[in-house]
Amino acid sequence: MQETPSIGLFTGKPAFPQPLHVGRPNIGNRDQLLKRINGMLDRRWLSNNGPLVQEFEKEIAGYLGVRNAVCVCNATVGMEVAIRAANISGEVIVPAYTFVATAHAVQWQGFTPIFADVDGTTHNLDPANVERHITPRTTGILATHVWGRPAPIAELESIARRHKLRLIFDAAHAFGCSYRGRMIGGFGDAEVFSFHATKFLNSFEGGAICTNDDALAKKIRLMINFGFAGFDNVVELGTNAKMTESSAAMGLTSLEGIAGIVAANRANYTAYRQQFSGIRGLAVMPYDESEHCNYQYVVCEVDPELSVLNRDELVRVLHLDNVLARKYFWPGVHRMEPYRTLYPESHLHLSETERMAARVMVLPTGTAVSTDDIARITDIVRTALASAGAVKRRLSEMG
Ligand code: T4K
Repeated sequence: MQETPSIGLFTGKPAFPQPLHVGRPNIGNRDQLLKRINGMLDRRWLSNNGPLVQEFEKEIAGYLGVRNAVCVCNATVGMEVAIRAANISGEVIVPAYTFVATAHAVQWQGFTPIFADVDGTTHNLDPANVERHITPRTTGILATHVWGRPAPIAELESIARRHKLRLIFDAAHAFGCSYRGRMIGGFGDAEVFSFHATKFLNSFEGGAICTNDDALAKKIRLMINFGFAGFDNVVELGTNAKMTESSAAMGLTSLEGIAGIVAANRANYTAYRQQFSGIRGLAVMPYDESEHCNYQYVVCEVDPELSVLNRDELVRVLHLDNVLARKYFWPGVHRMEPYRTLYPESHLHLSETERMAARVMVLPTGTAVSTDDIARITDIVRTALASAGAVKRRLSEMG
């Protein structure tokens, strides 16, 4: 009699009693955090450009080597503000393979995101494809550094120069990463980081708009505070995009701990790369180790031609063992609303995005995941692949 494969799909008992998440927050030194929060309470200064926000901005700018860092409540609103401050309107080219916030930040302003395709090797915008989408109505490019791997910055800067476009980077994933030896943060007209709980550096919720353009930074500072230039003096259309002092307290504490976060992420990434190597049809995406990397995402591509289980089957198997792998950025932003209805044909020219969306599986990592956990995850994957026929039958019985 054949032995039952020892994975949750068959045993009904997950390998991990508690879920392993992608994006489990990294928590820095609690004592430092609580000290800062206590100071904040003592000062009774909770928001509106308080001392912790000012300190956090100074630390970010110094760390990245950029002239201005403006803290904001999150990266989505940060991108909306950056777009407005840079006088972008009309059509804006965005990748279709990104988190939905990139496109929403454009659409929410009443402007038009135009989806360009990505390069299947880098997962980042394909510059030639960007250029094909430029029309007389195009005013800007909003490019994501997907997984913290830099977008093709030099090529995009050259396109922006030639066509007189503004260039903003969605750097939500890229804090602590570099491009040709220079930290991400100072490229294009502005770069927008996310410090969301799930990000490499977190401030609960939060973000920062970084720019070397002082005039742009001045405008951004006005815009994030309703356009106020002093008591009772509103000089711009603005919104409320301010970061709170408690977020800055968490951000500063996270920043102090980033060496430890990188070390944990890097050890996990190396463990996945080693343990998945030799598994047919599975490849863990490499980082360029000659650059600064945050190793925040372990991205595994499942080749449907080579792997005996496809990405969706593997994700289902892993979930039954409490390994909550994610299918980012499936199904592609162009297939989400309102874009799916607005541009029903767009998938026809986004073949690489469609291909990536069907094969990428992001695996749990971060300081809450150990290399022992990764060995167990690898066992689950290997066991499932070795019993692919039974796995497929069982999954189809489950519906
Ligand atoms: N641009 C890009 C390229 C982005 O990836 C993002 C955000 C943005 C812009 C926008 O930045 P912000 O406006 O948020 O600053 C998650 C994050 O919520 C989202 O911030 C992130 N990208 C995206 C890639 O991942 P979901 O929809 O997957 O979130 P959710 O609720 O499923 O959480 C992810 C996992 O993390 C879950 O398994 C639970 C775990 N988790 C989450 C939180 C918040 C925890 O364990 N603890 C927590 O506190 O989007």
